[in-house]
Amino acid sequence: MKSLAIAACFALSATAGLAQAQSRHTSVPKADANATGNVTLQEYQSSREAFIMKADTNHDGTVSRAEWDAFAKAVRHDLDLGGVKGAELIGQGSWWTALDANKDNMVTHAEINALTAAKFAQYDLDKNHLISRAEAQQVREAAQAALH
Ligand SMILES: [Ca+2]
Ligand SMILES: [Ca+2]
Ligand SMILES: [Ca+2]
Repeated sequence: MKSLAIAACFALSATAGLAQAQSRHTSVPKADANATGNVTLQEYQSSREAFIMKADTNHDGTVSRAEWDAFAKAVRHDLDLGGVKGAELIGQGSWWTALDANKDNMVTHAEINALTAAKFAQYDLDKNHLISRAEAQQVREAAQAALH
C-alpha cells in the first residue's frame, strides 16, 4: 500500500508540468496569449501545436503513434487524478485519426495546422476570425455534452 502511494507521488511529480500544460492549452480562452478576450487563429494554432508537440519526445519534429500514445496516457493519468470527467476519452483513437490526416502513423506540423485551422473555423461561430469568450463557452458546453 505504501509503495503504491509512493509510486503515485512519483507519477504526479513527473507529470505535473504536463497537467499545467493541459489546463493551459485545452480551454480556448487560455489560448488568448495577449488577453484581449478574443483568440486569433495564430494564437489558437500556436497554443495547440505547442501542446501536441510536447508528445514529440525524440524531438524529430513529428509525433509518432507510440509517442502520442505515451503522451495521451500521461495526460489521462493526470486528469484521472484530478477527477476530471471524461478524462479516459482524452487522446483516444479519434484524436489520432483526426490529427494523422494522411494515415502514415506520423503527425507533422502541417497536419496539426490543418486540423487546428478547421477547428478554429468550426468554433468561430460568427466568422469574424476571432474566437470570443462567448464562442469559447459554447464550445466548452458542446464538448462537455459530448462526454455524457
Ligand atoms: Ca518524434
Ligand atoms: Ca501523417
Ligand atoms: Ca467569432
